[in-house]
Amino acid sequence: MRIDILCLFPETFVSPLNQSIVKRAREQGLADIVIHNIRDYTHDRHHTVDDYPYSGGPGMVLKPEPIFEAAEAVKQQIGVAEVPTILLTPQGRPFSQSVAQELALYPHLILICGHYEGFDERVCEYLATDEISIGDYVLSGGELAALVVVDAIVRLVPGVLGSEDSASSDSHSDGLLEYPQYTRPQVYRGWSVPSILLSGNHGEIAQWRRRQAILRTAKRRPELLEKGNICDEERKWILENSLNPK
Ligand code: 6GU
Repeated sequence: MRIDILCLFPETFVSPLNQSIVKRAREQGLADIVIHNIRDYTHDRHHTVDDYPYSGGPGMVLKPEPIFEAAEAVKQQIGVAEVPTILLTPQGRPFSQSVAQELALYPHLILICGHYEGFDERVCEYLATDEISIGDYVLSGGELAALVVVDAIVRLVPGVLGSEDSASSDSHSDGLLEYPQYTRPQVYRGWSVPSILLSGNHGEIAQWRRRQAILRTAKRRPELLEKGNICDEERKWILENSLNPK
């Protein structure tokens, strides 16, 4: 998969894309991530990327020309006319694991990071095919949001994670939070690992984990349970146990 990122602060990406899983994915050729500076697509002496909003108001607005030209240069480079082109903006649709799964299916994405008060609306209307927000708070720019989106997508690309299992057992991939995990030592400062995990009974362990995931989700993120993914029997069990948690 190839992801082209258009931004004003390319330095932001250097360290995060050169560590851990994303770094390995790039080295293995599973993710080709290319950073472009929007400022390189200006033509005036001062490399102007923003301007005052028509009719006034606070802050500056990103000019359309360099953003359109940068995106068109990327499409020309790879020889594809239409590429999903995603604006990172607090006005976008909420990012989630299911949006990451959807985006991971594309061979190529263009991400555009804004700054200042935002984009000229013609970028949203005539260049972007999608707009994404990573949560209900305001960041100074789209760079950190793009990093979040890239990380979540890259780990879903087949072959990136060691065992294919580890992405599907993540929190949120089945709509539930993850069950509690333990490693050695068996007793730490007097706190023991639940004995079921030492029993070797794989059927009972699977059931314990499923129920722990459900219980934890009911307690911490009850709105996630309303979306389904659990059967009637489990629903009944939640009612009994989340009212009287052990
Ligand atoms: Cl995608 N951009 C900015 N600037 N702020 C945000 C955001 C994006 N998502 C949440 N807050």
